[in-house]
Amino acid sequence: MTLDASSRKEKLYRLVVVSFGLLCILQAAANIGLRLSLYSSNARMPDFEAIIKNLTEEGEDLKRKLSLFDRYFQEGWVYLRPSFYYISSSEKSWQESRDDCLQRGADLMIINSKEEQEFARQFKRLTWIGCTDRETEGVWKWVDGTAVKTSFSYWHNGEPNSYQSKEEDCGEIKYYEDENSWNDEPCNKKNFWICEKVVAQ
Ligand code: 2F8
Ligand code: CA
Repeated sequence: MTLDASSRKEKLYRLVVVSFGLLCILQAAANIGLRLSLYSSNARMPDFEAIIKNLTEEGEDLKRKLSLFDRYFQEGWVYLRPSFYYISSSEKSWQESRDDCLQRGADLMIINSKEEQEFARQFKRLTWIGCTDRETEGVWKWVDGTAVKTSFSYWHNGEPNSYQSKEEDCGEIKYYEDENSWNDEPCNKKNFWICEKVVAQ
């Protein structure tokens, strides 16, 4: 990575952390305002003890979130709301790739938006994604058990095809120049992979 790109990444990271912090402060201020206005309309003393306890809990929650964000940025994950993504720099089989993601507290990437599809294509690499028809031939499922919908998929023209009647049970991004870039491949092939960790809805 160039110095310029690295400093841009650093600035972007700072901007995300500062914006997140400001948002939380605003939210806390709005909470106080709302609570005070409720109390004054009820014409009784606010329960300051409860308010402070609540704010302390919110503060602790914010600290936990910030340190999680910090950890993921340091480890080189990329944030695209609501998930962090990890792009491998080595190649493994589909299952080994999935195991790597699971060890990182994540799973192989599930693509369920156009933004995610564009995000996955931009690396211009053969990458495993989290779909397979290993359980039942022709029934494609994401790693969270949900179906790969025919109404929302990016299979390349003619795919998935279990090419030459070989077992092609794992999904990859292959034709990355094309929006419809998915292909089915034998799961033991070595590819790069993308892990996804959902952090906020
Ligand atoms: O290596 C298997 C792979 O081979 C071809 O792509 C190069 C097939 N594509 C077509 O037949 C268009 C893939 O479907 C197949 O997975
Ligand atoms: Ca194929």
